[in-house]
Amino acid sequence: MKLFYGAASPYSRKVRVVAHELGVPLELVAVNAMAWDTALGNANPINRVPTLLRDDGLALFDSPVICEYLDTSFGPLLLPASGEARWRALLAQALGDGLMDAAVPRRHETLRPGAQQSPERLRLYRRSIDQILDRLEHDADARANLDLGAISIACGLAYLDFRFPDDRWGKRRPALQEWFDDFSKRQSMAATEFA
Ligand SMILES: N[C@@H](CCC(=O)N[C@@H](CS)C(=O)NCC(=O)O)C(=O)O
Repeated sequence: MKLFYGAASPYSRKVRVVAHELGVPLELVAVNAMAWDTALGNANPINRVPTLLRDDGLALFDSPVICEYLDTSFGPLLLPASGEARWRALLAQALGDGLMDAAVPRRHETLRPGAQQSPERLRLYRRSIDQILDRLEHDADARANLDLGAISIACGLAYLDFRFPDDRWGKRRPALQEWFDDFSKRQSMAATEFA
């Protein structure tokens, strides 16, 4: 299976960490989703990474779909099949993805020329990130050691450190910082550093 991915994409990293934890070998194909890359566009009309191309030609996207497919096919390990634990894991994934959903466009906004940046938009992204971080700090002790939600949250936090190191989100959130430091020691995280 091929994974079209971005080396700086947190959603792509989530899929790579999942594959690593499950021991699934993927052929990694680095693409710039913003470029006119026909291989990606042919496989995924939304034109986003990550996109998983199965050997039978079916392309799967977006990251929650790919992660569930991998865990169902090669696990189960990361997503409980039913019950309360499943909802907790999916909710945690939504929080991690929510961090990415605010941090990625925030990054794009900051790359625009200063005069074209929208202070209002930047404030809204910051608000969303801060609210999610506060919620994660509040829930830190109840977090599963390893599931799809934990992976998504760790990749979202790692992306904040990668793009916005001056935020120092952990300063006021010691429990979350401790959890993240611990999770970051996993081989799957070390093997998928952003570039
Ligand atoms: N909800 C999607 C988000 C994927 C996404 O936004 N990927 C970004 C890279 S971080 C992308 O491909 N952007 C290219 C574009 O929007 O054209 C997922 O979970 O896979």
